[in-house]
Amino acid sequence: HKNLHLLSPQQVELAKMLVEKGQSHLFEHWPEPGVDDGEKKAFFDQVARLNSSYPGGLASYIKIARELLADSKAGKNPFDGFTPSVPTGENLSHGDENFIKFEEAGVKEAQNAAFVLVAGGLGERLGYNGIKVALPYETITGTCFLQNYIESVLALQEASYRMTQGGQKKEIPFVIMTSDDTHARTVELLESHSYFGMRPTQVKLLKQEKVACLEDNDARLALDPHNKFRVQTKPHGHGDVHSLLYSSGLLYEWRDAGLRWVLFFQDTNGLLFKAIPASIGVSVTKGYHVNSLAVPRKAKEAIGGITKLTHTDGRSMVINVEYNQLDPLLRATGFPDGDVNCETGYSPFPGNINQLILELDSYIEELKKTGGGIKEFVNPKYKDASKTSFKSSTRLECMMQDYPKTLPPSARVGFTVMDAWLAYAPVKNNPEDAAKVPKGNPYHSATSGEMAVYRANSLILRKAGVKVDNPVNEVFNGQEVEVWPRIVWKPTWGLTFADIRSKVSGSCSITQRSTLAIKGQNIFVKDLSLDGALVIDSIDEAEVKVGGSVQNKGWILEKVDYKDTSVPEEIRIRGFRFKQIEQLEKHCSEPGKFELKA
Ligand code: UPG
Repeated sequence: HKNLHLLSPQQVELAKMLVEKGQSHLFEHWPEPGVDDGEKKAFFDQVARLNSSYPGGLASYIKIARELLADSKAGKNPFDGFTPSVPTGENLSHGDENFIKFEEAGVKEAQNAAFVLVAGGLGERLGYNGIKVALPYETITGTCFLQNYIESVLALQEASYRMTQGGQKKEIPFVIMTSDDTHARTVELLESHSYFGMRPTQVKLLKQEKVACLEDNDARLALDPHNKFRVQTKPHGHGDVHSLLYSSGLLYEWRDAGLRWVLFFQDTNGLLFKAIPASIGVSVTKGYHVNSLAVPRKAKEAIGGITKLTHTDGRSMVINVEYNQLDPLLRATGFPDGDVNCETGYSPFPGNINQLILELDSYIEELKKTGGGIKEFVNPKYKDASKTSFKSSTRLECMMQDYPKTLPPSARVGFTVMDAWLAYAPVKNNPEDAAKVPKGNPYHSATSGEMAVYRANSLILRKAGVKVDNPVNEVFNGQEVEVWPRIVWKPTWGLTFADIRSKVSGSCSITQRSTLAIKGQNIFVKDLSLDGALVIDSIDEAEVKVGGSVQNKGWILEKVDYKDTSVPEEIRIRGFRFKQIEQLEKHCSEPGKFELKA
């Protein structure tokens, strides 16, 4: 009470609310007025931020926390009354007629979409010191994830416009959700690279706030162990993206501009945009309100399982069951072996890659009801079986894929399964943990993430008629991976399978030891036989025909150990680097037609 005069009237109200909600321990240690007054004000500035950034404010946070903590203490099963079963979705097979049809529909519709990248996570499992979107997704050109994402969105925008000629040229909005852990470095990455070619106004950053930590089952907020004038905070999870989009007003802006879809995606998946056109096509064609992308999942793989949950009262929903919950849920509901592979060699539950496509109108209607709040969970680590105290403070968390949990039964919720080689290769695990992944399961490491790009590009070119040699198996950082010819191209060169097919013709071949980088849009490969390294770059106004026989010493893959700190971190975590011995390099920087015949 003695310190109240330091606070604004709103802050006085907040202080009263905290006392009423059993939080007086937050100020019990406060000294007399005149001592640490600046810190006391800063404390309330922080509390005001925590209050305003949470839908329903801190009072609601504390109330929900008490309920969830009580459920957790009582050992209540979050799936009580629900029986899991395998849902049916749309299965796409790359390159077939159906796939090509969906890709075409998707590209046409892409100009009515907005893209949202959630990139507030630090990636503790990877242990990389920088932000994950700054990591190269491949090291032939060194293109980072963010650059690949932005260039892909721009390529999609152009392709979409070309398909609907006569229409108005639209910019596809691109949003990045950051957090205090990633915000400044994301801005710096964008600014130092001129936004990778996107107009700065096309990119919007929304920063998520952390939430208050809880020190006990009564949901008493925890003070920061390093500063008794601050509440300790931790990340709330990627589910924040919904409330941030809602409160930013962007959703209404997009609706008024005629947009129809919002696509959500994550920080490190170098294959993602190979799956995007077709999956937008599925959403449009099927009229899905929610479409989640999935891939076949290996049992115990650290990706959630898309599951149909049917309640005893008749309700049912198709939802992600997170990887740590799937096994206990199955065991508790008549599947005594839990999360295991079936006769196909995969879990019967498709794996959620957390790429969601939401239909904008129904999304806005739902968020109007919830304010963007997503069903949360709490995961306290208890000191002992009495469950009365925690080893360390906990907090509420939420996940973006839990959005459908509050939807009415009439909502059209579907999912699209694609081959993992085409759609999913995240970089999440550090080399040490990746090497311990059960044999046959994906590593989800920097090594496997980059090798997956080469495999996908090789397989796609094979389908387009190029004779691409088989891979060899090699071990990098303790992980055995398939090493295919190292092939990359810019998104403008080959966004869809139809694009790629139109750019390769005749009799082409690529040997296993080869490296190929295609860095321009209008590069046509005809009768090329490549055995070595070839790098072709061209401006959009140039049309380049490439063919003949290219043979040189090429680029070799040199092994590096992840512990070798003389090598930059982003390289050593993948366990290899390119040594450029000899290559054929061509750069067409003038408009016009060129023919490169080796
Ligand atoms: N992220 C945030 N804010 C946070 C936490 C994470 O923006 O507070 C971002 C993060 O940057 C990344 C994404 O969210 O882009 C996912 O985070 P990550 O740690 O990679 O997620 P996982 O725990 O591996 O799992 C998610 C889904 C799971 C899905 C899997 C697929 O929860 O259901 O199978 O991603 O990659």
